[in-house]
Formats: sequence, structure tokens, C-alpha cells
Amino acid sequence: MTTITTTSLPAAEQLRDRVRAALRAVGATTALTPPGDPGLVASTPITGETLFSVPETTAEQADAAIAEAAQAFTTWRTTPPPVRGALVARLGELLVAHKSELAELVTIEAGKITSEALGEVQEMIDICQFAVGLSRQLYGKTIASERPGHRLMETWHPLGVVGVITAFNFPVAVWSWNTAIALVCGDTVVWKPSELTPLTALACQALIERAADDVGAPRGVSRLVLGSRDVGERLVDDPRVALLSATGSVRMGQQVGPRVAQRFGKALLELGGNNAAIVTPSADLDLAVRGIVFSAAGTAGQRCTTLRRLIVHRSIADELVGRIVDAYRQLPVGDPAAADTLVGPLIHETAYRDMVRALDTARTDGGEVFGGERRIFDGEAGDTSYYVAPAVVRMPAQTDVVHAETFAPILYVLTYDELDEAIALNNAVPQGLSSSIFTLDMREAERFMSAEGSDCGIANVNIGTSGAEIGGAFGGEKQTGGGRESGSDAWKAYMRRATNTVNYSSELPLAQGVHFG
Ligand code: UN1
Repeated sequence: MTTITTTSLPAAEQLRDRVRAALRAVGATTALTPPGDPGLVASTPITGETLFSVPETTAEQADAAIAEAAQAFTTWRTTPPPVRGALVARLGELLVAHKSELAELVTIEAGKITSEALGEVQEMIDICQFAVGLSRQLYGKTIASERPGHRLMETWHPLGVVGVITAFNFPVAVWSWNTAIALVCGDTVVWKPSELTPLTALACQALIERAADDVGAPRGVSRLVLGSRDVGERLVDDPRVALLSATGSVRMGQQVGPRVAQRFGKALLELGGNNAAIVTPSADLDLAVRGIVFSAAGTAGQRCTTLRRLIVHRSIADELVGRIVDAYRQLPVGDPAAADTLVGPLIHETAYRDMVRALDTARTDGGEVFGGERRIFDGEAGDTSYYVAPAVVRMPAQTDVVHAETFAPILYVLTYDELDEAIALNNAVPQGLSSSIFTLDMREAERFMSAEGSDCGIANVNIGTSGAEIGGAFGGEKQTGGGRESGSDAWKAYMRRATNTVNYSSELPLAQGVHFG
């Protein structure tokens, strides 16, 4: 079912002007050419139109970018960490100064509503601040030695070049999580953004280069390569890339992981999620409804942390679903730059087709679907853009479609009677990124977070599954890939550890009491 709306979308020429102004403001000088010219297509999901052509990185240029980063590493690794922190501090200042322009590009290129786009840039500013503090805290342990006159300790050293592959849905924040941490750790970075978001990448690259110039760091500390799969594969296979940090689909991770392992490189994978929230009878339903609607419908269901499954106690299921459906009916869907919009567009037609297919399958499986219809706006762009009302689907059971991650705003609802059953449902999917429980019963909350509780990398209480702060380690288990990015001690993945045993005695006792000669 589709709904035709009478409001229209902005004209492509107007969006082009806004992109040019934002790129000019951040100091990006790459020449954009008219759509249809050779190069990478820069488009917008707001209207589904092509805005510009962007120069694509050739194989030789990609090789040169890795070489530059490898060269910069030779001096960056011995630059004192707090001095490295000064570069990240400068990047943070530039992000503060250009927050609105960068957010505007995120809105135009990824379709995020303004508030979420600003939030994404804030996440970049936050990780810069975190990383600056970290630059004075790359702590190693000292360890009790079993031998007299010996000291045992561990030291942390930079790894080398970090290849960063990012997805369209967080086109700037995920780069910054990796780059801010990698830079203070003494690594250098080569970034391959999603081919769907080259414009935001050009803006970030302009800012990091300016930050590098301002503090006297080599520009080679952070390079950008633009292109599709081939360019990413160069990072995957190049032995100069010590760590490959990749965000994207499980399928992508299944290809990337073994290829990096084959050459004994390190991989940090942040892949799909199929996140659930359990709602128990004691839950504060007002709060739960707000948390659920933001996590399930926010970002038009296109976060890896999006809430996709609701596991609700049978006694409150009708009431809760009724309230969510009511809230969904009131969600303004449309131009993400418009002040009152809460749900922007899907990224492209394929995302829409995937959503339609999933809803059809859910219906075949006995699901009862509320919402999910396409909204077509007046004018030409109506046909090429993909706006949908978020969907709620009451499922009789957790069928295959519920186990799959469809990157669209579909919330499947399942019911349970006993908490054990709810936890088993939470854990029954192949992915393990985020999860939450809404309850006022501390026993239930603690069980959910315990060893026999949620098997996810993120397990929340009384908040939704999305919208994590940068201070915690971000990532998940099982098919989510096991990597951890951003806060806590995630920095350790960006460094190598050396164990040092120092003998300051004049004897040579061997460990384990061994005598030799
Ligand atoms: C992602 O969707 O890849 O927790 C990252 C969140 C955001 C990050 C999501 N801070 O929803």
C-alpha cells in the first residue's frame, strides 16, 4: 500500500548548493563534476537523485595512499602520545566549529534527520575528547615476577597502518571512532568509506588534513580512498595494513575476516545486529514506549543497533503494541532536513525492496503487519525516493525472517510467559550486538545482564538498544564479529603488546625452576 502526500521534496539544485556551501565551509577542495561524468556517484536519498560525480581513487592512488600512511607511521609511532593527542584535540575543535555543516552533509547523503545528524557529529567530538585523555593513559601492567631481582611488565606499541572500512549509516562517526583512537595509539589510517557517502568523507578528510597542518603532523597520518569494493579489497589484502577495522554486513565480514587472517593481519569487525528488547510486566510502559519507538523507528531503522525484535510479556502485549502503533501513526515521515520530521528516507530502492520482501514473508508466516506503507511525495523525486512508515509486526513465532537483519524499520513482536523464555528468544538469533530489558524488578534486570542472560555485546536496562555513548566499548558477539570499538579499553586492539622481563640481578635464575648446565 502506498500513500501519496501533498508536500514536495527539495529540488536537486538546491541540495547541490547546500552541499557546495558545506564543503566550502570545511575547506574541501576536491572538484565535483556534474552527474553522469566518470567517477563515483554522489547521490541523496532525500530525492533519490544523483548530485555529483566524485573522483574515484585508482589502484595506483590507493597504493600510494597506503605507502604514504606507512611512511608517516615511521615518525608518528615515536611521536609522544600526548603530542599525538594534540592532533586529535585540534580535529575535535574543527568538528565543533563545523558541526552544522558536517551534519548537513550527513542529512543530505545518508538521509538522517537533523537532530540525529548533529548527534552523529557530537559523537565524533566526544570520541576526540576521549582519545585526547587516552593519549596520557596508554597504561601497561607490571606483573609480579617469580624470580628474584627481576621485573616483569608489559608495554603497548603502535601497530602500523589501520585500514578503516565504514558503512553508509554512520558515515562520519565510525571513521572518527577508529581514527581518533588509532592516531593517539600511534597508528596511521587509510579510510575507505561507503561508496554511498563520498561527500561526507571528503569533508572529514579536509578537516583532518587541516588539523594535521595546524599541529605540524604529516598528512599521511590519515588518508582517504574513494571507490567501491576493489578499493576496499586493496586494504584487506595489503600486508602493510596491520589492522583492518570493518563495519558493515555479516556477508562482508565473512569475506574480509578470513582474507585478513590468511595474511595474519588483525581484523576488527563490527557487523550486523538483530537487537531485541524484553518488556516485563513491571516495566514503566510510558518510558518503554519512548525507548522502543526511538530505537525501532529512529534513523528509519538503519542503525546496526536498531531495535528489530520486541519480546513482551503476554499480559501486557496488547496494550504495549497498541501504544506503539499509536505512536507510529504520529511519526512525521519526510524530508529529513525539515524541522518536525522524525523518520527520513531509506537509503535506496534496494533497501525498500528488502523491506517489502521481509513484510511479505512475515505475512506468509502468520504475522500481522501495522504500518510499513510507502509514502510517495509529489513531484518527480517522489518516484526515486523511498520513504516508508515504520512497521510493527505481531509474529506467532520467531521464524527465519525474524532471525534475519533487514535494514529497514520493521519491529517484530513476540510474546513470552517466563523470563527464561524471553532471554532464550533474545539469544536465538545469529547476531549478538545489542539488547535491552524494560523492567523495574532488579532480579530480572540483573539476570538479563548476568552470564545466563543476554549474549550480546551491549545489554541495557530501561533504555533502548541504540544510541550508545562512546565511553563504553562498542561491538558484539557471534555474527556481529566480536570487535570492540570506541571507549573503555577498545584501544588495545589498535596496539601491539610486548611483555618485558628485566633481570637487574647478577644471577640468571630460570623460570619454572629449570636448571641448565
Ligand atoms: C552503527 O549503527 O553502526 O549506538 C553504529 C548507536 C550509535 C552507533 C551506531 N552510537 O546507535
